[in-house]
Amino acid sequence: MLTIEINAEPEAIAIEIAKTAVVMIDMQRDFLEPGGFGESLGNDVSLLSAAIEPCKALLSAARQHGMLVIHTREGHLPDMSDAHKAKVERGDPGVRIGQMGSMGRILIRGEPGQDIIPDLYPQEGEYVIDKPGKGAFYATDLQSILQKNAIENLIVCGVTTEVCVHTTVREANDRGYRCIVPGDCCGSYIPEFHEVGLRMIKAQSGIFGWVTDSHTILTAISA
Ligand code: TIU
Repeated sequence: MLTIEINAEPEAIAIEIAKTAVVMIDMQRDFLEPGGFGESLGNDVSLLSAAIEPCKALLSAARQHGMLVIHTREGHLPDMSDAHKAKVERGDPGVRIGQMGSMGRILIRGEPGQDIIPDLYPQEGEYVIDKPGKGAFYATDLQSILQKNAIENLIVCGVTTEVCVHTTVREANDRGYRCIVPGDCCGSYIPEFHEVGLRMIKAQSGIFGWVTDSHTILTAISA
């Protein structure tokens, strides 16, 4: 079993590669490109693009070393039976979930906007989990996939830091997974929340997990 040590805050962490999955949270056109859900909420989507290259490098290393890779996509069934009214009724009434945007119906499964951005597109054999909520464990098969693959540690990347990444890290933490978050592989529409979100994860002796960066993980993997 190959074990690597990753420098991180609040302290370095040793992980077995075979028991570690890379989880790419919601790197979807709906969040990263104009005309999708992120923009419909009033956000400048260009703020998330800095995370693409670091995610690409990490994904490439994970694939090279045979690590389990899981992609998630936030979105709802075309009939929206899995979309709570309380979620759908928020925001500008003209551009809500299910309405037509420039990349198809906003945040609806199967629409172009709901898919993963081309730069980080899943490869054959990688898991793609469609999730109706912010957390990747809510109403999905994620836990059974992790159990089936004997995963104990998650490297959690994606967008947005304080929303879907944070919710997923919190859910995972309560289910016994060690979460390592490379900050440069995450992004927020609100830079201050990105910074504070990362600080919240590593505070109090790593209350939710460990924070590092992609370069540190790549160095540890290739050592
Ligand atoms: N709005 C926002 O910051 N995020 C989301 O709605 N979903 C995710 O974080 N994926």
